[in-house]
Amino acid sequence: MDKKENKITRRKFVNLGAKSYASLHLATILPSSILGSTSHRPTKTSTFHGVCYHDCPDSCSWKVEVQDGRVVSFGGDKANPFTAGKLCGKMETFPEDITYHPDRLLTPMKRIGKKGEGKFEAISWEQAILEVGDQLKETIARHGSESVLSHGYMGTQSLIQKSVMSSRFFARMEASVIAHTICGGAVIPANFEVNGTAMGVLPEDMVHSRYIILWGTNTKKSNVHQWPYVLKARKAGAKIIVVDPFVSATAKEADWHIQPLPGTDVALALGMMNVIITEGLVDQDYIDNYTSGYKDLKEHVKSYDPKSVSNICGLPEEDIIQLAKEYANGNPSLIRILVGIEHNYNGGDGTRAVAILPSLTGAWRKLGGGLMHMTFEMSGRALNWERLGYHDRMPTKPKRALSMVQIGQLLNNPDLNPAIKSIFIYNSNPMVTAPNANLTKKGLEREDLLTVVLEHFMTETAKYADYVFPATTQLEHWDIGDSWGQLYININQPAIAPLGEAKPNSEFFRLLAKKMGYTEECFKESDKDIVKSAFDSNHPYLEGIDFDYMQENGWARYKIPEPFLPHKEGNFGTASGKCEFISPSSRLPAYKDVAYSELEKSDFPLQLLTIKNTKGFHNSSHANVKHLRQKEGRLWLDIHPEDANARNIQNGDELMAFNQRGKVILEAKITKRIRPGVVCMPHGYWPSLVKGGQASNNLTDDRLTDIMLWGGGAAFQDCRVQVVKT
Ligand SMILES: Nc1nc2c(c(=O)[nH]1)N[C@H]1C(S)=C(S)[C@@H](COP(=O)(O)OP(=O)(O)OC[C@H]3O[C@@H](n4cnc5c(=O)[nH]c(N)nc54)[C@H](O)[C@@H]3O)O[C@H]1N2
Ligand SMILES: Nc1nc2c(c(=O)[nH]1)N[C@H]1C(S)=C(S)[C@@H](COP(=O)(O)OP(=O)(O)OC[C@H]3O[C@@H](n4cnc5c(=O)[nH]c(N)nc54)[C@H](O)[C@@H]3O)O[C@H]1N2
Ligand code: SF4
Ligand SMILES: [Mo]
Repeated sequence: MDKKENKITRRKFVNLGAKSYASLHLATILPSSILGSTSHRPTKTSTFHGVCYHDCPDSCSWKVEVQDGRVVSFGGDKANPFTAGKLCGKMETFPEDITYHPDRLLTPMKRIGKKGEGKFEAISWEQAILEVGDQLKETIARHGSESVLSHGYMGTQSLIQKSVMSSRFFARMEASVIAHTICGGAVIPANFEVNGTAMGVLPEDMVHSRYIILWGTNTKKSNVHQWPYVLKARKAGAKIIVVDPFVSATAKEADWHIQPLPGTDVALALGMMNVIITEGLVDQDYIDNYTSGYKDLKEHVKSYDPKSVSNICGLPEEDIIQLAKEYANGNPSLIRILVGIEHNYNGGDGTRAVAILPSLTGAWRKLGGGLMHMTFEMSGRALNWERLGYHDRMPTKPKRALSMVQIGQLLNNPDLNPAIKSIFIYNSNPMVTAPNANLTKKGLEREDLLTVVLEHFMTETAKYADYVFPATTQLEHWDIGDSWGQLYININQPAIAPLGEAKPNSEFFRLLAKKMGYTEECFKESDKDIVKSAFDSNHPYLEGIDFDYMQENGWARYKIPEPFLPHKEGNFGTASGKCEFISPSSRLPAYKDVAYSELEKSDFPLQLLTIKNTKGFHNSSHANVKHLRQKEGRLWLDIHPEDANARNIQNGDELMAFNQRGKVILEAKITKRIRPGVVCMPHGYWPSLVKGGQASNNLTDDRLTDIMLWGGGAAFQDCRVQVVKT
């Protein structure tokens, strides 16, 4: 071996670590057949393409090297220009943190203790499917198929294990399904209401922008591969503005941080419109040709003068005026949103107001000008949905969709007709991620509820299951990774055999379909065949790209005609083809006070933000991984010095944040990153792993946002608490 070969790169080091860690821990519980050969003779290395499965706008391409059935090297695929060979910190050690983690579930489990107690015994797949199938048949016979709820979400956002097979299964059953409202439930319908699409400026075209507002999005942390484009634009002369009630990692880097009170974006955007119109900075030609409702809007925003807006948002009048003028004169101006703007009661209208701004000033006319939001429509057009979306063509359909935000209410509602008698939870950890967790807990404790969870770990939610089935991880199954934040499509090849008795979600649904007597051909299709059929597409975005190409290259960028100026001349996706300032039901975006109860107003004076503010967790994923948890330290609360002084709180003190729903024990961090009257706690910690056994969503409310199109989004941030020293 020459010196060059001998050099251990960081990537190799991490992955050698992964290998030894896994061998060390798994050897005690797994037969050697699973670990592969233990001899040290040189063996062939195979390389596999893959994609990160997390619900994340970046969807990073990766490469995995395998020897003797074990992962020996893992890292980002350098060839992909967008994700550029760099995975974020939480995913660098993914094989040992998740796939080879000693706590990984590797056999089906049946509950033997009380619900939530966490006492289980191993059971064979055959027996578990038999028992679940029999109980399911009985539930359907007694209460109807609608009493069965499919609660699948985006724990993996790769298409097959996310939903392809489960959608077929629950459509065939005519079950109830959960509406995916917890993330995007307000921003997406709101943008569609105004622009008829969530697609706007392409991620890479940000480099052409000269005024960039990152509005309620923490790019540096939540969308790390977009950040280099922000920096490139800045280098070319762009000014970077962040609108965020918290001094986020991104806000710290901004040229100008606007720090409004939470949930007041709608007033700020309407105030900007007021100034833009008053100052004559509108693009009248664009408005006349490509928009509708301007007359009503112009009248409406008169009441959003800088002084009134200043009172609502808690911002200086001059800042509102300056922001409006700079934005209108930006050449071109770009607004970037994701979901931070939506998680409050005004979230739908906040998005609508912001989505109107580019048409008011004609920002869409130039490359890099307009709104940048989500890109999921690209895979919606490009892939072969005739085949993938088989469930849409089934003669049977799910009977009802229920909002994910109110899972606790759904499980506890005696008037729901029919009531939920069985729940299948996969790709989701609602005990940690859904609001009002103590109500969810009460629901999952119901003895008459058949709960089935598919998981990698015994999560806070899985503990309440009657049966837990071990799911494969992204290293062990086929999949297709599309993206909602960029323009690449990926294939995910299984790099290693499933550990233990783990099976892909798709296989669970195939087996249960068989047990239920569902004989349709679609339940026999293999995952590999589904991947093949997805790329059997004539869409021009996939010209020259088929299954063989994907097998060879792993990823491809959609062949979108460029320059991409989707709304240079209108062409909005709305019914009128125009940007609709006023909704078809004649609604203009407006600021509304949140209807807090008298108790909330009198006893809980602080507004609590619970945001994705950790380095190592992805929502609640990875929060059970010790070295990542150690990096975060103890669960903490950011509190302004004024609020701390009023309560005699010192830095590092142990606090209790509480309200009528729950109480959380955590550590004080006195900081000016948050405004007086607002406190902030990171979201993602598992309650059972923190002192006191409660975390962010034990406090949050399950109230809905203003836009109700899909059942209402989540207003996590409209939460009031009191804070005391313990
Ligand atoms: N590291 C990391 N990355 C992630 C995730 C993760 O858990 N960890 N999760 C992924 C997921 S599921 C998603 S949806 C995306 C989300 O990515 P983003 O859309 O960036 O959303 P958040 O991180 O939820 O919130 C972004 C910012 O919104 C701010 N905010 C809160 N309330 C308001 C408000 O009323 N107005 C405004 N203007 N800002 C407000 C918060 O302070 C926060 O800094 O990130 C993805 N990426
Ligand atoms: N307070 C507060 N709450 C929030 C948010 C917030 O900002 N504040 N953010 C919200 C947002 S934006 C989102 S998207 C939601 C996310 O909410 P969840 O979807 O519940 O997200 P995770 O916590 O990541 O849980 C995903 C689970 O899926 C499992 N999983 C991953 N891959 C697979 C697989 O292939 N098969 C199976 N069976 N399981 C798999 C993981 O182990 C993990 O336990 O949380 C929301 N909750
Ligand atoms: S979580 Fe997001 S940024 Fe991190 S590796 Fe996955 S896709 Fe990339
Ligand atoms: Mo999300």
